[in-house]
Amino acid sequence: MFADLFGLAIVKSLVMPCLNLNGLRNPQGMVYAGDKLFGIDQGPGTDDEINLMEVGGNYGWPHIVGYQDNQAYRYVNYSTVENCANAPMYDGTTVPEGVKVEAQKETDAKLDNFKEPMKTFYTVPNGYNFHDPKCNGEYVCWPTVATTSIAYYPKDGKIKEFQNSLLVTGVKTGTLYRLPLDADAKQVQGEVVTHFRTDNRYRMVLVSPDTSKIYVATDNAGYIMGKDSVPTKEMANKGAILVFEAK
Ligand SMILES: [Ca+2]
Ligand SMILES: [Ca+2]
Repeated sequence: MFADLFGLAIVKSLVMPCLNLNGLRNPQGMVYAGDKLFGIDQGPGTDDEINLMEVGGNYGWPHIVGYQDNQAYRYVNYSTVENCANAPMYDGTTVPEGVKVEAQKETDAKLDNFKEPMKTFYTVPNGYNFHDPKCNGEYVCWPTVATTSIAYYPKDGKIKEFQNSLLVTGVKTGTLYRLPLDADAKQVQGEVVTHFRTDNRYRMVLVSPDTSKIYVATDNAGYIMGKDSVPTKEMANKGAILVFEAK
């Protein structure tokens, strides 16, 4: 029927291959760069991740957050806490009363086919201070950016600086994070580069079909980290699509 309607001689299969992925916490996007599939995953209080998605891979949660490095994370279990919804959030340092510690060390976990992230936003050492007194929306000050989307800027794109990079939005920081890939687009390489800092919550990034523009969709409510490093709900462009175009 489709061949008749659209004049096609051959109709390709529309069935996507099934991906068996384990140990993801809050993945809000994946994108192909060539034949490699990259994904983001939000961490609990540290270690938002960029991962190379591989069939059968275990990405660690809740046993391991970020790298298997025993830094600023223990596996805690809220399932037996009364009135769980109102229990304080575990911040990587203080375990709230009544919350069970399942494992003190990430190295206690022996996971089949564990995959470490290619990059984290950000990993911090034990003893990190999660309680900044000037932080009125505490989780906003924690060392995550709250990754919300990922796109690939192609090797032959018009914006030379962006060629062959992953683009990732951070909802708490009003920032686009750019991660250059190696020539084979198999590895993230070098340091993360930041762009387009504004007072907004960045929810989604897309590249225009002709690659000359970057579109960023913003949230209409919530906290952001203000430019003076104090959380605020004041935003510059609520519920908007921002267009960034190379000059
Ligand atoms: Ca992980
Ligand atoms: Ca870790």
